Amino acid sequence: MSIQLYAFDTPNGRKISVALEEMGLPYAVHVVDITKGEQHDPAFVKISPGHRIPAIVDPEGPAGGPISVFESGAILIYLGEKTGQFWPRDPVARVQVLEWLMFQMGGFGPMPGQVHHFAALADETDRRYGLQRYMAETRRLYAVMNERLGAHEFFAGGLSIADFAIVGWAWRHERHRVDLAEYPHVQRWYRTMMARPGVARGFAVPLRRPG
Ligand SMILES: N[C@@H](CCC(=O)N[C@@H](CS)C(=O)NCC(=O)O)C(=O)O
Repeated sequence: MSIQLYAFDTPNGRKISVALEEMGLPYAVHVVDITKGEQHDPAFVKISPGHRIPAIVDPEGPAGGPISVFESGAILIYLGEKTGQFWPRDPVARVQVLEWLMFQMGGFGPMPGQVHHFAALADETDRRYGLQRYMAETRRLYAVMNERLGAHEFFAGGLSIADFAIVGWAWRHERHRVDLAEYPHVQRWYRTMMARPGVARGFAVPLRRPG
């Protein structure tokens, strides 16, 4: 049996479909519709105790039997370990991947995610302060990424799981109200990423039920 991916059509879900496609790993998708509360189904919570997508079950884990993994950063590292791809062996190179992966997990995800939340509020008073704060922080993170990508082709030198993590969120730049033209190095990197057949397949795989 192949890897079972539990996900929905969101940045954190897309990180993993992109990584699986780029790594050439066979997988089956189980849509967990978070708009319908399916992240709280007891069977899903057994593999994802935080009630969040994504999660995977690998029937051929490191000990020979099945293993489940939740938290997208942990899943990316797990897949990198499993395949030896996009996850360098060299300890110095690996530190750079970890740095940019954690940058995404701790900042470039939580912050634009708050922009998505506040932008959807109907009440102008509730919306104003949240948008001001989280858009400023999101833009600061884009400036950091722009500086990095001005000197490096990819975040950690060579293409890595850190790029898959970050592209999942950059994919939603319009929703968090960022014009990539203001960050030309990010725009160059984003276009390079989206032109990759594996990345395109990762964004195209259906993560919603039809209808
Ligand atoms: N730190 C987690 C965050 C996962 C996360 O926030 N997932 C969202 C979708 S992108 C979710 O499942 N939301 C369901 C909810 O808010 O109830 C990860 O990176 O895996």
